Amino acid sequence: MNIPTVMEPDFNKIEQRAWDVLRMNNRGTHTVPSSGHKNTKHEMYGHSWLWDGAAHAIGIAHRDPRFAATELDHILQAQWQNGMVPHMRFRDGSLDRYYWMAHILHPHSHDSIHGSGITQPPVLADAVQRVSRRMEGDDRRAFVDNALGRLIRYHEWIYAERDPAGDGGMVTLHPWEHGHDNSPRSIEPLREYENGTLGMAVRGLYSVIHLFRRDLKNAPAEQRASRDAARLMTQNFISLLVAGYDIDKIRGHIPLHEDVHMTSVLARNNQVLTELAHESGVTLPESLRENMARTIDNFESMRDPTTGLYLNKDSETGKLVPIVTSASLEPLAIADQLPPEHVDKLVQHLRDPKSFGLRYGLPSVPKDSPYYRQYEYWSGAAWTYPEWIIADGLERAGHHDVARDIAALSIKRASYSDFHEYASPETAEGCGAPNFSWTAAQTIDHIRRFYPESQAI
Ligand code: 2M8
Repeated sequence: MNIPTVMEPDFNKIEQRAWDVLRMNNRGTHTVPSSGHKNTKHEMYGHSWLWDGAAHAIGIAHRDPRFAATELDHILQAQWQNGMVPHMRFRDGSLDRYYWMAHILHPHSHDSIHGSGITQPPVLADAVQRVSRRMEGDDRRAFVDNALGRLIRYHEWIYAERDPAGDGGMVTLHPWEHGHDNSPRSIEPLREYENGTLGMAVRGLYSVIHLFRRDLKNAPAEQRASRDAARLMTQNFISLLVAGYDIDKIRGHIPLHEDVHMTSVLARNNQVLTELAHESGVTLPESLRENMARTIDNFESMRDPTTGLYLNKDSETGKLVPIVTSASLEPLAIADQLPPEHVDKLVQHLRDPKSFGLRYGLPSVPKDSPYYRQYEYWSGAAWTYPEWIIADGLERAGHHDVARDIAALSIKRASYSDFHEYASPETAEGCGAPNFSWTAAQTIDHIRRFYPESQAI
């Protein structure tokens, strides 16, 4: 591919292109993750996703806070009676609800809005706060009042349903829940379950499912989850269906691991939820506050003392899963609450050219890992989301220079790869879906935040 030889990126031009992507993907009440695929009959991402929507809203709020608020509302409207916010809200009329069957299998699913039966990284409080800061007067008050109760119920649900050890670490019931779908930290532990009866049955079933994979009709196989990883995710998905999305029933059929990325995002959003409640004169329930404190205390038990990196933790045995990914650096999201020497150690890893400090940004798996593939989805390729989370945490903790360096590379790669879903961290070649909304929205936010002097009009 041709990489333009610009020394200083033209922020105005980059921002204009990012706004074009967001405009193209706007569907009136929300923004779809991407459009303009090779194979329009098999659109890759036609619904609305929780953490995508939050990222879109944060970017869009720089120009149109009202639409950003609508996008967040669209996600929150799908909240279940028990507080769970589904990771996908299906577009009206979509038959995908019969694939997920959440409305049939779970007694607390939403009566009329159809979505999936699992959640995604709890990024919503942060998005609500950022969008609300760009609104004024009654609009702002109404938006926050409407969101706050839902957010509190959501965080209470997380502790009730995703913290089986009661130590504040957030587990996932499927890799789709943390959103780093084929990350080796979740795929490898699934192998322990692949030779049971279900595992054997899924081997046959998956060969049929494979033929219908929409992603493979739009992107080269080496950029997507491997056949093997997709089979293991299918097996995990069937376990979820059999368990009716109930954590107590799925126990023993999948690994229940506290995920370091989910827990980092939760800790950051707990912080924001506390601020939002305080600003609105609302007292958070005592049990929620106690759980929030446990989440912070738990980080120490997810840290590998030898390397200083954070790892997933088995919620039953307390053992760490020795697979390093970009999530290992994500506790930087709460750098302001970690011991400074632990932050410094993570920053060293972040800058190390042998592992995470690559030419075009942060790989989702470090280069020195046996699982690293530079083009492969969440198993090596670089994405703006982890960079955005880490840059934000470092910036708030006063590490301005490192944060700006991360943002600069992220912007550069997004622009060189023309706003693809993700890209090679070595060459910036764009991979996956074209015209990707969160790449555009987070690039806008990075530019506005770290290069405010060069705002596009
Ligand atoms: C990817 O995940 C979905 C399933 O939820 C998929 O593969 O179809 C992930 O990258 C996830 O993090 C993201 O939210 C979603 C939509 O962009 O796509």
